[in-house]
Amino acid sequence: DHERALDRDCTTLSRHVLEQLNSFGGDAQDLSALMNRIALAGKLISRRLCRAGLMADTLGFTGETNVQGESVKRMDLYANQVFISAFKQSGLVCRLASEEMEHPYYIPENCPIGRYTLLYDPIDGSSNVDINLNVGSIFSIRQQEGIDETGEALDLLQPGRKQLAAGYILYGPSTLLVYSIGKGVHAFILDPSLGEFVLFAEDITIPTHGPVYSVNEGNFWQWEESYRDYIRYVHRHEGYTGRYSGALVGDIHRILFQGGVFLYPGTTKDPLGKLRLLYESAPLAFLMEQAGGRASTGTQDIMDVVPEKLHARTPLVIGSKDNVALVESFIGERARQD
Ligand code: P6P
Repeated sequence: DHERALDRDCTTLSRHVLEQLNSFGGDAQDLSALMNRIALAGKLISRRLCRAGLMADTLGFTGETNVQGESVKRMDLYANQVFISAFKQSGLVCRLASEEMEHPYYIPENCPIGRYTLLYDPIDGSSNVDINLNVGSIFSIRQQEGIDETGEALDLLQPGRKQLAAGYILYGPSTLLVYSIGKGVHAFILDPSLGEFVLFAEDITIPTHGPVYSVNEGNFWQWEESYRDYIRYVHRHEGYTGRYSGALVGDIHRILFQGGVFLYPGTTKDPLGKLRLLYESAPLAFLMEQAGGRASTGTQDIMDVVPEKLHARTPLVIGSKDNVALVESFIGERARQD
């Protein structure tokens, strides 16, 4: 067992990516280096979160509002900058698009060489930071296509199937990095004593059906009738359990391991829902499909949606195949009646 444990501890993230990619050729080195930079960002953010309450100017708000109209937390800004700094040195990434920045951030010295764009939500669920509950970072890597003359990154307005890699970092009791480069879903645990992410689970598959439904029922009266019908069904039937943390990454992570469905439907206030496509739903959809699950807007696969703008929103229904199909059946039923 000691040998197995040592082998596991020596399966660092970069080694794992290289092992998976030996058939990928050129991209192998790039993606391995990119994943290493994601890991570095995760370590820096995890370290700060662990001590957030002890450090001045780490908790609370900056007093600004971001492009989403949300009040910006100090941790949002710090984490946003961590990714920029980590990727500046990488030489591979030419652009970073973030929930916290209205326009993409360009790294000119990387542009002729760096052909990758990092899309990320640096701290998702940051309202949980001040109450010491789980938060996450979500990331997606795309290849830049053509020259981005306008600086509006129009080549990013393409479906999620264009993603090369995606994943999240869950800052919970331990810090987990879950990723896919299109060859299955794999999870690593940060071992603070090593300062390394070591292999935790390989080829993770989501159960085809699960008991968890995760939704903010406080919005019930703002939803279309079809979603209310689905929730009424769940309330009446055995075998379901509600779990909602208010932070997307933790809710999705639970469903990845236990099975079930997460929903963020459109509401009267936000008809397209609250979650962003390019750096929240699309990366999670990439992962979920790689794990044998599904992600839908309710009527269309998330991975097929073509956004009209960088910060486009869509409704999200994501998780186990059967659970997502059941939600869609209620939407389809209503559509037939209307
Ligand atoms: P609500 C956090 O602000 C977030 O973006 C996701 O992490 C989370 O799933 C969702 O919004 C929670 O939104 O409207 O239920 O508070």
